[in-house]
Amino acid sequence: MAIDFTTYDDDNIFAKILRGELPNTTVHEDDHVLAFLDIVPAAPVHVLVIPKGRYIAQDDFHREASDAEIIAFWRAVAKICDELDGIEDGHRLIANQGGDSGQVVPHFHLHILAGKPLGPLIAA
Ligand code: DGP
Repeated sequence: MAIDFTTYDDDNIFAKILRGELPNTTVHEDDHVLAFLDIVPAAPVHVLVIPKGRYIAQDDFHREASDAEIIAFWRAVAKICDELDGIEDGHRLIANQGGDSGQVVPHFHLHILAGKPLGPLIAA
């Protein structure tokens, strides 16, 4: 079934993680942000950073979130990148949005990837 990227789905996997209905391995949490390990790591370090608010992708997050939420999100990203083991030689941030990007979870999330040379930006 096609993913609906127009209306927030309270049953999406990350909403369930935020409600504590599914487990996660947390690497950072504050009032506005949760960060946890990706269940299917694409690199030795693969962390997902999500806002706690109900946002589908980067566009509605940056359009509708409060300044406090947006600042907390990006400060958390910087803190995680400063403190994670295995990230000393660089990292890549990816935010998929919509079908062509490969987004499968319709709750805004940022991938932090690191721990090996990550190769070209996109597959050929
Ligand atoms: P994206 O394609 O950008 O929507 O990436 C979604 C990511 O979410 C993907 O790398 C796998 C990850 N993921 C999916 N389900 C779960 C889950 O239940 N737990 C965790 N930790 N990650 C998940």
